[in-house]
Amino acid sequence: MTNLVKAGPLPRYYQLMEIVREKVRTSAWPPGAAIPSERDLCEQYGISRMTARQAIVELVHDGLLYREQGRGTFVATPRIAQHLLSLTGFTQDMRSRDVQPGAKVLTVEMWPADDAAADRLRLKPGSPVFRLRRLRLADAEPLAVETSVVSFLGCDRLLDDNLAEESLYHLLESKYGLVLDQADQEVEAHSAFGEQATLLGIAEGAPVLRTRRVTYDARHQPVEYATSVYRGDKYTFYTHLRRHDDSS
Ligand code: 16G
Repeated sequence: MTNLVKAGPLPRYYQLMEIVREKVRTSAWPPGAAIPSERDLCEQYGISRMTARQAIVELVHDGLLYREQGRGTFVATPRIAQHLLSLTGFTQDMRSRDVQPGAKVLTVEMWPADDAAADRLRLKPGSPVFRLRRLRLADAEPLAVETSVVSFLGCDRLLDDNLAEESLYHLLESKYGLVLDQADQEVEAHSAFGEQATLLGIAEGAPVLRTRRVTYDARHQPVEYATSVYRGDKYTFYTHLRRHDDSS
């Protein structure tokens, strides 16, 4: 038995959280592994049931652990983080994390741009644009529902490409010669509903992150307007902030 420090500066539930975090960090408890029961944790660390429960509740809340009714508490698979620094596509993002990217094409068509798409792509509403809806998979698990509206001269040729297998960004750059240079992106919290929830395999009302991204070419012409809905429990947007700008 390892007794936690009673009179230390850190509350004991917090000390237990740190121990669990360390076990997960070092893969002593890998993703999917069941953690010891509350009773075992109490015995092992000489703490009360309430202290053990508080630590677990907090770690479930943080997304490090998850509970399954009647089965116990398990180590969650780490979220996938998108670094909001460089312009990368889904395929590239997943590969850089050793996650297998995948896509299921839901619809692919030429489509008259609605007001929102026309505005972002600087077109007249109703202009024909290429529209692709995909369910994006990470290691075969649904991660996001993504709608890409693409506009460039001859964009209808994309109808012949195999977008279940190929990366859209890669095709735009290598086959169509576009230079994807920068993007503006917004992220908002929402709840999943209807078809989205079904496709993502989550309950109606579960949290999702909704993004809108406009990608520009080197002449600052908008090329793609993408709206995506990511599972809130699987995805993190990460950004590194600096207090002082190097140029000042
Ligand atoms: C990302 C982009 C999306 C782009 C896609 C291309 C966000 C929010 N969106 O998902 O705009 O269409 O990558 O992915 O990150 P692909 O190259 O794998 O087809």
